[in-house]
Amino acid sequence: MKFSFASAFTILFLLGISLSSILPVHGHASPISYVPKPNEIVDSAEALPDRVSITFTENPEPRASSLKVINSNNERIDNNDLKVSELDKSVSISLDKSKVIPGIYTADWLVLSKSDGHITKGTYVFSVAENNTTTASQNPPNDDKQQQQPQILQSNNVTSIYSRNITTDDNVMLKFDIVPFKMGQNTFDLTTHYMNGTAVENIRNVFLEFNNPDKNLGPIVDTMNKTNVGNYSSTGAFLSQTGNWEVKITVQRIGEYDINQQFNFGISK
Ligand SMILES: [Cu+2]
Repeated sequence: MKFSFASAFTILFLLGISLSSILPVHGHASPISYVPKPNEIVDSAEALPDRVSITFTENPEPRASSLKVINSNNERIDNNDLKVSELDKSVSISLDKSKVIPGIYTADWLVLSKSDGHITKGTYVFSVAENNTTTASQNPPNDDKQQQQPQILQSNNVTSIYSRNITTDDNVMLKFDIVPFKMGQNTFDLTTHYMNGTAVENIRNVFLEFNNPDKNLGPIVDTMNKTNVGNYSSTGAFLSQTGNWEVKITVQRIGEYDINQQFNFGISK
């Protein structure tokens, strides 16, 4: 009997076995855990761990991996002493605590997986709070203003709002708001509904992705929290520096194509 790859594949297919379950597992390095955690607000510089470290699913190749920690002025606050640990598949760097003041910090990493040679990269943010009080993200009252085009409402000197209405090809209306819309902690709200007003009930997940190409930051990825049917919210210091930011919204729907929307805006202090 003639044996071919195609027939072997057919047999496996008929048996319901996928190739990936037979071939040895080689993967790119995906982050599993972070110290400090993404979006964490640390009480003080002293409370900050000595090292920023990220643990991966695969061993990173030391000669082709990097990690840096920068403040909101794009200055490094680490000691440029990258350590790659085979033991726990982690990458870490020590912090120069003398440079840590209350503010937003961005950790930017890139690793090459020893396992499959693929490069993965990402960015995440954490904050050091002012004084000893936990920074309260002040949520201003939610006026239901009718907004057509992306616009910035300067309601007073403190708070502005970015608001964008989008209608997709398959008639889903998205409204995306950022408050207070400045560098640092912001609240991001997404509401979705169909033209006729009914809620979009088959949403599985909503992801936000932030990139600042001028400063080479990103992607900073966040999963939004469901607050109601079709409504999602997220708070964090993703806009960790001033300048031009690209935001991508991905709405995963059960049984339908993802909704992908991407747009840019400028962020000031
Ligand atoms: Cu890979």
